[in-house]
Amino acid sequence: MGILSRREFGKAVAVSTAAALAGVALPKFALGQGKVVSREFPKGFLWGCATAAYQVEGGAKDDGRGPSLWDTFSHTPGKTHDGETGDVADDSYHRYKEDVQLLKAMGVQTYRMSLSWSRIFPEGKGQANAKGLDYYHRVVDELLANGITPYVTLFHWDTPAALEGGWQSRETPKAFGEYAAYVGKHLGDKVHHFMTTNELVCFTDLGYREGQFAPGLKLANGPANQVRHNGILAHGLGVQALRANTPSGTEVGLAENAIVFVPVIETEEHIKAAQKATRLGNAPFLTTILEGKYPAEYLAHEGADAPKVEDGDLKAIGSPLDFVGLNIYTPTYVRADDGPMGFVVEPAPTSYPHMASPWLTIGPECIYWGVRNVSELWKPKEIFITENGCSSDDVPNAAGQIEDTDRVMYLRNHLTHLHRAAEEGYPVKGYFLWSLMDNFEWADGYSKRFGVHYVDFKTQKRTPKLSAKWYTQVIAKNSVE
Ligand code: GBH
Repeated sequence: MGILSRREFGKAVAVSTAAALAGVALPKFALGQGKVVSREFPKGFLWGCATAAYQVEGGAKDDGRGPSLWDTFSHTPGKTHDGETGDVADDSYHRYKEDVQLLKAMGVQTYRMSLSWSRIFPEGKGQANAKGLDYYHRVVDELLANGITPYVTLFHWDTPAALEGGWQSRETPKAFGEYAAYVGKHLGDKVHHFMTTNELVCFTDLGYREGQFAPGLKLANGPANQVRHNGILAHGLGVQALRANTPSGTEVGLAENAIVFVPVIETEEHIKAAQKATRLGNAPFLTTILEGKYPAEYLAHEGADAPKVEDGDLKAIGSPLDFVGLNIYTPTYVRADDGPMGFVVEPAPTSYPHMASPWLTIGPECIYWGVRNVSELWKPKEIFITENGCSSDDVPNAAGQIEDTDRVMYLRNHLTHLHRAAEEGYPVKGYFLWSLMDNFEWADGYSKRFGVHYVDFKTQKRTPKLSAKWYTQVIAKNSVE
């Protein structure tokens, strides 16, 4: 059929609307009969949602939980939006059964959650708190009873406050190893998928170098590099401890927000540049973990400030993983260059579009390139998108519904590009949407909403947004539409 003029199109819509209102069946409107492309994901692809302990649990002082650095930080005036804290958050500590039902209603197969280290070890080490562990038994049991597989992150930034020196001390990665062993021993019969740390750069650099996250320090380069080293060492000791204390078949990985470099133009030279940038741009974190040593370029660049490495550190850090989890939100564009690095990073133009959080620039192809760059560089067995999602200015309408069409736009576009990665054979096995529900967004407090469920923080009422309904369809069809 020919292309309808705008006027004819308007008329056709008016006619079909009127007919629909009158209950008249019309033949299917024949616009846009292009080639129908299937966007089905591979069979067995896992769909899930993600949250993190401090962002959703609340119950900050319940049943013997010790404080974490985020309790201290959020209670320090001026550190978070309007002085907001995770004291209550989504109150999932008491409402976890309701939250499991939200998951079940969407039909997810998996749920990525984290454990509060200081709930289990109030002092960070030493004496464990049985009541803290019990809570996680209850949550995990509830998930399993509802057919949902837990993917458990051991550490999502909530460092026990009692650990002296925090991540400046080598004692902290050691304590993390002991905590990981304990969790493996006690939950390993029920939980078969673990992630050690979430986003190393956030609890190291943002906490100790940039200062906008707990504990809010601005260390010089040398000590800040040592903090990074302690972070990746914790990951490594955690992997070793989980291996030694869980049944065989347990899958262990981590969740990293590696910088995703997107080639400015999809040509061989820029694709190569994106790969080089991925390796060097993530040098102190994912690259060192997956290669088992610091890249020579990184060590040379840091010179006297390079981290001090002790015997056995790199062996632990380079422990083989069952999967790599990638938290992907935004792109960083890169182009080929004749200089010694072979690439140059493009600054984002000031007009670059973003979601409700200014940092959350929109470039849905980043999810494809994230998977592809990591796959081609390091050939991990499996990749999971451990987080992807966005903030939007959600406001309930007169009927109390939240029509977050912008979030649906963001998610649909990212999943379309993730589908491309799966279609091309990259080993992406699952996707966790951040987040199940609005929650404590760290320094942004409750001012930024990332959930597919709207949370009224006064009443704790959860309401599925349009995006939750949309995601339910995606899961049911295993296809993005
Ligand atoms: C993830 O971090 C976290 O894992 C999760 O807990 C969080 O809720 C989610 O994303 C949404 O933010 O305001 O300029 O200082 C994503 C990476 C790193 C993005 C810190 C925001 C702060 C930038 N985040 N960054 S700025």
